[in-house]
Amino acid sequence: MPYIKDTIAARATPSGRGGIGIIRVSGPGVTQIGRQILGAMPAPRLATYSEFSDGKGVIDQGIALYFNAPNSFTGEEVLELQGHGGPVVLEMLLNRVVNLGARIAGPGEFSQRAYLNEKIDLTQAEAVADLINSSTEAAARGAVRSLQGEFSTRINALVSQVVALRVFVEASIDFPEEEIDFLSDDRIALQLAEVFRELEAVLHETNQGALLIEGASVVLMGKPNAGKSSLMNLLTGRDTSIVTDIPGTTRDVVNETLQLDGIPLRLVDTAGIRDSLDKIEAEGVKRALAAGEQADLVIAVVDASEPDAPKQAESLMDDPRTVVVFNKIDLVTNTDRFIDAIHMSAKTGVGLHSLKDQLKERLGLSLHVGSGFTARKRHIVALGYGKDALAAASTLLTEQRAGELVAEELRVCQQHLAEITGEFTADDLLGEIFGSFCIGK
Ligand SMILES: Nc1nc2c(ncn2[C@@H]2O[C@H](COP(=O)(O)OP(=O)(O)OP(=O)(O)O)[C@@H](O)[C@H]2O)c(=O)[nH]1
Ligand SMILES: [Mg+2]
Repeated sequence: MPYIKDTIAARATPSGRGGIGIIRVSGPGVTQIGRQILGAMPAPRLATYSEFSDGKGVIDQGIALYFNAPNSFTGEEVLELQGHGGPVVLEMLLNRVVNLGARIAGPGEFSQRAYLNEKIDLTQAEAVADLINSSTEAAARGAVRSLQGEFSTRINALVSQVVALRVFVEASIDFPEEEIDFLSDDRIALQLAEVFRELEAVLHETNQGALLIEGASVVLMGKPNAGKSSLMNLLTGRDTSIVTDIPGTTRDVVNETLQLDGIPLRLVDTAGIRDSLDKIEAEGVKRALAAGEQADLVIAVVDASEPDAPKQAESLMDDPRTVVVFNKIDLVTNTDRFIDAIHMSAKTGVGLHSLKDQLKERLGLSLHVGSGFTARKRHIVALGYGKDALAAASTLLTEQRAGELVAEELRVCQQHLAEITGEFTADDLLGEIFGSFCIGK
């Protein structure tokens, strides 16, 4: 356990007025500070009613909760002073704690100490922040699952498999007379393939988990007047974008969020794509194209009442990131020309369910409330590197029978996976992760 010698304190409840306000203190100075404020330390884990004194008089009265190390969230001595939730009262109490030797905690510092003291791993620490920040029920439930270690367990299982393989391959290097046998043995190749499949499965779930937290960006694109803004308003149920019959109405990139089965989507309405001499519209088109580049998914809106509609759609169909929608289907009598795409009317609402189903399918949302854990982009990136290393190991094994190189790739894979749970993590990454927490957590 790393030795942390200073004591930190922060308001654990949000600023503003509330029934209860909590000051949390963690570190070796807790007992000394607690005695000064409370007169005597309460028994561990026993809610104890007490006066809070600043030495001159009583500041407040409330509940004191003491957790003795290592049986606390941070793994250190922790004292929670639960007083009345007024900004002045709590400020006075916090000042008193600071005057007695604590310093104000930085963002996420309590969680960081919990991690450093090995009470939780890095994915669990991230889950704490994700739970607090979750914007949907599915995200909150997923974050709790990550907090309970569901995600870490999957990663740790992968790491064990990789380590087992490494041991096997390295043994074959250390006993060269048997190397040929070991490496030509199907067993390594089979095990490698198995770990690879498992990693891919975890990667898929991790992608889903990141969607829960970060949401997906879905960009509406198409020619002017196709009905993008009408569709935006229909999907969000709000009158967000201006709709007129004048082509070139939308110029700015308009963002709105909505939920699709508990998954937050960032829906983006853009300017209709055409060559324009109008400086403002041309800038809008540029921004529309840029938004499309970054989208997780593009809804290509085609005006079905235009004679060349099927032809317009043709080039878009093959892009896996694109969902083609034939809008204004209410104006069309013969719809046979529009197979293989969504028939939609932003005016009447026809096709809205098919569109939503299609979005879910394309985003790979097999998730429903009650399953799945939350994850982050950095986990996806690390798993991606791990997967690359495994693929390289597999090639080196089958094509070169190069034991040392296979072992090295397995080591690289293990290192990337260990980065996820924080077993191996650079300090600057820790700063980045905990820096995004709120104070007092
Ligand atoms: N009949 C019919 N009219 C529609 C439908 N969707 C949109 N419109 C009409 O088409 C016109 C253009 O709609 P918008 O939603 O502004 O189209 P847009 O693609 O955002 O256009 P720009 O912002 O100019 O690129 C408006 O007059 C809408 O009322 C539809 O499904 N059926
Ligand atoms: Mg528009």
